[in-house]
Amino acid sequence: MKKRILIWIFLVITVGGVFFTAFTAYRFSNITELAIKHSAETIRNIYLYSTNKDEALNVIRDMPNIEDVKIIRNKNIHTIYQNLNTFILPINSDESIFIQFKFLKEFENQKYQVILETIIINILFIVISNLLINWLVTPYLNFFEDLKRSIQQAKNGNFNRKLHTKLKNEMKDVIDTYNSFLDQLDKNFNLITKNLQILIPKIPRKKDKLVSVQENMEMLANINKFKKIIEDDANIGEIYNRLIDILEHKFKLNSFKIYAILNQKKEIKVVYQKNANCCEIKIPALCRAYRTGKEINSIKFPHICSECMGNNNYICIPFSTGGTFTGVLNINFTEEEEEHIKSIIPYIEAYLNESSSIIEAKYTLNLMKQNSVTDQLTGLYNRRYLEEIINKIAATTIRSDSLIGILLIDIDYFKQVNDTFGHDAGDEVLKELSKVLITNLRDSDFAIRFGGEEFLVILQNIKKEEDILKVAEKIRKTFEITKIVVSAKTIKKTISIGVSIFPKDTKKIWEAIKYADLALYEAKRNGRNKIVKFNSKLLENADNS
Ligand code: GH3
Ligand code: MG
Ligand code: MG
Repeated sequence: MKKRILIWIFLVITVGGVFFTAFTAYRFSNITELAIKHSAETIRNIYLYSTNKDEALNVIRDMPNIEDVKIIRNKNIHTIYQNLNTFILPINSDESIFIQFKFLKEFENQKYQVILETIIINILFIVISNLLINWLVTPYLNFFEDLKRSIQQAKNGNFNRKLHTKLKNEMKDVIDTYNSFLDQLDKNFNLITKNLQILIPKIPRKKDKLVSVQENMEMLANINKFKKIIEDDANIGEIYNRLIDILEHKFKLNSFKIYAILNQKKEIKVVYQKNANCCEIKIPALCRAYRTGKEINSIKFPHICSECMGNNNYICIPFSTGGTFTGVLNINFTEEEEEHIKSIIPYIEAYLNESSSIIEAKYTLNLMKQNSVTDQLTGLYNRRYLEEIINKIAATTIRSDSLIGILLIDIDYFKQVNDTFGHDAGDEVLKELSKVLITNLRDSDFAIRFGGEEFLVILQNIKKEEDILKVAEKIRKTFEITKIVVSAKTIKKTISIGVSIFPKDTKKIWEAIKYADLALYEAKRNGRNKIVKFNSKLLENADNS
């Protein structure tokens, strides 16, 4: 731009100068020619109005500057301009006067000298004025050129291009203010990036600080939003689903697997996998990322994990808050995807960190809830759980017009086991009965440790009464033949079962449990290892006793 402006100024001055020179030369020659013409006409008039024509001719001939003068005969001649120094002017209808001036050479020399001087003066003027303009205008043009580049770079997030000038006037103030403004911007953006790094470690630094800060702030806002949403999620499954959605759709991961290490670090299970064939880890300790608590990266260290079976590159990121839960995200990628994966890892880590604390909190809460409703010895639900759910189940059963089978189970002569083999042997028998119950029930049924060696089984969605008795009989028989190893001996025990049916026997669920207890009492009374179904007679007996 600067060059263009200078060239234009130079051209205007140069062309103007040339025109001025040509015009001056033209005007000069015109004026001179007019003067000579006037001299010729004056001489003709001297001759014309003199009385002695010959003498007049002689006088004219003696004039300085006159080369030749003579009278020539010809008719109808007007002024003839031959050369610049030769004229033939008419004096009457038959004669003309021929006048030849001497000073043509001198005149021409003078003319060229004037033109030359004009040209030289003009060239000097052109050169001086161009130099002057160059000297005056260039710093301003340089300033604008510099400012343009600096603004361009600032627009692209680089605030390091300061302006420099030799100008000492108000421009210097403008430039100083602009430079300190750039400094301020640079410092602020660096500070924001530094603070962002606290929240998203390993944040990628881009050349364009403006875009970098804008992208990272947006990412941070999204991570924060994500955290708020998963805090309110009802269960861990929902959190995983959100995380998977982000990994798949936001970060465009084509192949990945999420492992969860649970159960006091004894169990590793696959939570989700997409096109992942990198590893099939069955024991937590075999997972290098989990064991070391560090990111495992096959780009930095090829073949670092001996469990990896695939050919792709992989990055495994452990995420944990150091408590009861650890997750591991295994990402597999091709060489073409490498750059993309590298750029998103810090953000994925930020999402995983946010998730891990909330997954852990929910996991611990679940565990506590589970513990509070589970019997420690047998792993079955306890009475508290029954109290929590029984009314809901009763209502559903009445609405769906189905039946609930209630089995109250008591081990026969259980005290003998304790007395003969000790309390631990008794515990072993309780565990064996629990296993029998679990293996003989459907998913919708559940077994509860109701009391010391008493168990309650709830059979849901029963359509026919006989089905209840069939299940009860299966349980009784299976336990009867179960060999239990206690204190290096094998023993066998039996159970008695009292059965009631809700809402057939009574519409009050707790009453139905009581009726099962009455039936159990009857089974014991009738010799044990028996199943007794409740009937109203049992109620009369109970009233009488
Ligand atoms: P019955 O056939 O009449 O049921 O005879 P029983 O010996 O089983 O008599 P009862 O049902 O009254 O015996 C209950 C015994 O169960 C008493 C208690 O010592 C024992 N017991 C209760 N809870 C536990 C436990 O958690 N572990 C062990 N080992 N024994 C328990
Ligand atoms: Mg008992
Ligand atoms: Mg008993």
